[in-house]
Amino acid sequence: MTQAHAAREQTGAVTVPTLCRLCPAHCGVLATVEDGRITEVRGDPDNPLFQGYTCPKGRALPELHNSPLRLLASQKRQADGAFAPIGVDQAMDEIAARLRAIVAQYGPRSVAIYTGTSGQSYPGGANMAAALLQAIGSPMFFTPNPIDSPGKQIAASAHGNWLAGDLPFAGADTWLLVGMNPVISKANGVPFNNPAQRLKEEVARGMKLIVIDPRRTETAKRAAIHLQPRPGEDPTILAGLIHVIIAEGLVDREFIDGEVDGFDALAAQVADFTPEYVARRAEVPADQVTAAARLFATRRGGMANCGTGPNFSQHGNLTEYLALCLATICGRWPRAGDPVHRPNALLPAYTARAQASGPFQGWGYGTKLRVRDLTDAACGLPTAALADEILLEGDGQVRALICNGSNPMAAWPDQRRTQQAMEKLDLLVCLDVEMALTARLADYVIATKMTLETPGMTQRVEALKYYTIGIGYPKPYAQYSPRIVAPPPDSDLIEEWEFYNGVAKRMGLGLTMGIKYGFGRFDEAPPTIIDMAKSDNLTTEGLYEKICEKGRFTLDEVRRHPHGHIFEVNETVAPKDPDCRERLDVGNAHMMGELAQVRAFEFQTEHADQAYPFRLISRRSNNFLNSAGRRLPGEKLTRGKAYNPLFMHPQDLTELGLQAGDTVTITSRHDRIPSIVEPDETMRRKVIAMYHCFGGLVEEDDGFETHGSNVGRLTPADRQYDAISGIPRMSNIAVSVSRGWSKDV
Ligand SMILES: Nc1nc2c(c(=O)[nH]1)N[C@H]1C(S)=C(S)[C@@H](COP(=O)(O)OP(=O)(O)OC[C@H]3O[C@@H](n4cnc5c(=O)[nH]c(N)nc54)[C@H](O)[C@@H]3O)O[C@H]1N2
Ligand SMILES: Nc1nc2c(c(=O)[nH]1)N[C@H]1C(S)=C(S)[C@@H](COP(=O)(O)OP(=O)(O)OC[C@H]3O[C@@H](n4cnc5c(=O)[nH]c(N)nc54)[C@H](O)[C@@H]3O)O[C@H]1N2
Ligand code: SF4
Ligand SMILES: [Mo]
Repeated sequence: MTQAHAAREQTGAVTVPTLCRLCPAHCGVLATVEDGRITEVRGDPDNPLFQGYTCPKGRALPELHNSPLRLLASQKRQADGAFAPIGVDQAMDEIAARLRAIVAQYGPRSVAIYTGTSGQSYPGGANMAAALLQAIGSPMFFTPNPIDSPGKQIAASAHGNWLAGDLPFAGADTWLLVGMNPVISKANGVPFNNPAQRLKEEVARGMKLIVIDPRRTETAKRAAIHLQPRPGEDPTILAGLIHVIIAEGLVDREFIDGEVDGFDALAAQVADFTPEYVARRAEVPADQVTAAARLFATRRGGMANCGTGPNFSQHGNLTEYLALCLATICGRWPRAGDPVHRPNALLPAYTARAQASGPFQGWGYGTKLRVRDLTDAACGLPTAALADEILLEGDGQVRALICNGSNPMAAWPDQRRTQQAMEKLDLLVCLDVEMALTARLADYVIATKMTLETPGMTQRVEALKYYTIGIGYPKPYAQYSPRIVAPPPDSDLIEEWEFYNGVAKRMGLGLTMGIKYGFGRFDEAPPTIIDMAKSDNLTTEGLYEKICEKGRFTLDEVRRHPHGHIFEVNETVAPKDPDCRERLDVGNAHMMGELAQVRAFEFQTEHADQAYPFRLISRRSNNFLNSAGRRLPGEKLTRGKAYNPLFMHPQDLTELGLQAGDTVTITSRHDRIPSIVEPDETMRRKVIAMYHCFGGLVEEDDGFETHGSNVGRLTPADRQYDAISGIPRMSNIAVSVSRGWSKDV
C-alpha cells in the first residue's frame, strides 16, 4: 500500500515525508493529510539535507492545494467572452484540431510554446512540450531564461566550461555575490538548503563575503564588504576588481599559463578601470574597491556569482563573463584530487575532470526571429521578442501559443504590448491551476494537478549545475515522493506531460522526448530518448522510471529513503586528459568590445536627466514565487498586503513630502503605474524597488490597492535591449515619482 493510500484510508491525520517543488530548492518537507486533504506542510527534521527547513511558500502548500480559486476543470472561452467548463478530453480534441488547422494554413512556425517557472515543478512536462513542437516542426520554444539571467549561458559559451564543475561554498574563505539575494530567493550563490543558515555558519567560520548590491539586502547584511553602488555599474566594478588583482600581481599565474587564453587582452581592456574611475562612476569608495579585490584574490576558495540584478540592468552577458574571468584568473576551479563537489545521484554518473571545455558559438545561429535581428542563442530563443513575433504580420507570424505553468501578462516586459499580443493570437492555451492573468485572455485554460497530487523527485535540481555555476545540491542528495493526496473530489485535472502527449496523439504525431546531460557543449552521457509511441499506458511513475533510467542510483534505491538521502560518493576530481588541448578564454573579442563600449559610455549624461531622477530596481518577495500564490485568499502569504509597495529610502520620501502609505505614480519614459510607498532604510538613496509579477490586466490599474501594479509595464522590449538575448532593461529603470494617481493623464 502506498503512503498516499495509507493516508486516505485512515480517518485520522497522517503525516508523510514529501518534497516541495515550488522553487529549485525542492526542500524535503512533512505533509499532513486529513480526510484526503492536505492540512499542514512543515519542515522535515529527519531530512538529512534540509534538516527541518522550509519557507513561507512551502508552508502555504495546503492553502494553495485547497484554494477556492483553484480550477477544478478546464475552461473554454465562449462567444460572449465568458468561460465555461469543458472536459479535458474534449478540450484536447478541439485544441488538436485547431493546431492542425493553423499549421496547415500558416506552417509549423506559427505555433509556439512558452514554458515557465511553475512548469519546472513537473519532471518531463517541459520536455514533452518541446517534443510536441519538434513533432510539429516548429522551432518556437521559449522559456523565461532570456528574461531572467541569460548572461549565464552566453558568458559560459564565450569563456568555456570547467569539467569538474564549481567550487563548494562551504569551507571557502571568500565569496562574491553580484546583484542577488539568495537568503530570500534561494536561487544560486549560497546553497539553498537553508541559505540564511548556511551563510551565517560560513561567516562565523571565517568566510569574508563581498556583496555588490544597491540595496542592503538580507544577504548583504552578512557581508565583510558591501559595495552599494549605483545600479547598472556591475561591469565597471568587476573590471575594477580585475584591474586591481592584475596590477597587484595577485593572479594565479600557473593556472593561467596552463589553462587560459586571452589574459593579455583582458589585462589591456581593464587597464583604464582604476579604483578611482570605478569610484567616480559607480559611486562607491575607491578604497572599498581595492579592499574587495584584495580580499577576493588573497583568501582561499571563492567564486563569483551573479543574480538577476545585473542581468536586468544591461550588459548582463559581460557582467557574467567578467565574474567567470575573475574566478579564472584567480584559479578558482576544482583541481585534480579535490573531492567532487556535485556528483550526480539520479542523473548519470560522470567523471569530473580538471580541464577546460573551451568556448563555443553561443549566439548568431539557428532560428532567426523576424524582429530586432535576434537569433537562437545559448540562453534559448529571445523571449522578450515573442510578443512582437505575434504582433508582426506576415510569413512566420506566431498564431498559436501554449503557456505551460507560465504567465506572460505578469512576467514579460512591456505588459501593454504583451496584452495586445495575447489578444491577437488565433489560439492561446494556458496550462494553469487558476485563472491567472494570462489565463483570463486564453481560449482554453487546461486545469492541471498540483504538486502534491503528482509524484516528485529531485533529478532536475542536479541538472541545474549544467545550467550555471553556484547552483544545485551541495551533496549527492536525492529524494522521491509518491502522490500524497488525490486531486479534489469531482475535479477533472491532467498532468502537463499527459496533455502534450494527448494532443500529439490526436494530431497523429508520435513524440520522442530527449534529455541531455553535460556542462556547456560537453555531453557527459548519451542523451536519454523516450519514444512515446512505444510507451502506451505510461503512468507518471513509469515516465520517471524512464527519465531516471541512466541514473547513478536507481529510483528504487532513492525510494528506500522517504525522508531523502545523502549518498556515499567519495570521488575525487580526475586529472586532465593528457591529450586535452582545450582552454578557457578570458579575452573573448565580443566581450572585450562590449567592455570598451562600457568605458566609452558617457555615464554622466544619463545621470543628469532630472526628469527621471530615480532608478527603479528589481526585488523579490519572500512569500511569492513570481506571480504564483499572489492571489491566494487570506493572509497566509499576503500578510495583509496584497499589493507590491514601492520601497524608498525614508529621506527620499521626506524630500518628496511623502509619508508611508501614500499613493504615488511611477513614470518611466515608456509608461506609468500607481503604487503605495513604504519607507525602507536598506535602499540606496535615489534608488527605489518593487516586487515583480503583480497587477491586473492593463485596464485594471485602478485596483492597485488590492492587486498591486505591474513593473514590466515600465519597460519597452524594443529599446535598450541586449543584442544577443533580447533582454531589455528590467532594472535600473529611470523613473520619476509623483504624489497621487489618476488613470487619465
Ligand atoms: N519586472 C520584472 N519582470 C520579471 C522579473 C522581475 O524580477 N522583474 N523576473 C523575471 C524572471 S526571473 C522570471 S523566471 C519570469 C517568470 O516568468 P513566468 O514563469 O512566465 O511567470 P510565473 O509568474 O512564474 O508563472 C507561473 C504561472 O504558473 C501558474 N502555476 C502555479 N502553480 C502551477 C502548477 O502547479 N501547475 C501549472 N501548470 N501552473 C501553475 C501560476 O498561476 C502562474 O500563472 O519573470 C521575469 N519577469
Ligand atoms: N521568494 C522568492 N524566491 C524566488 C523567486 C521569487 O519570486 N520569490 N523567484 C525565483 C526566480 S524565477 C529567480 S530567477 C531567482 C532570482 O534570484 P535573485 O537573482 O537572487 O533575485 P533577487 O532576490 O531579486 O535579487 C536581485 C538583487 O539584485 C539587486 N539589483 C537590482 N539591480 C541591480 C544592479 O544593477 N546591480 C546590482 N549589483 N544589483 C542589482 C536587487 O537589489 C536584488 O537584491 O529567485 C527565485 N526565487
Ligand atoms: S525554498 Fe520554499 S518554495 Fe522553495 S522548495 Fe523550499 S519550501 Fe518550497
Ligand atoms: Mo527567474
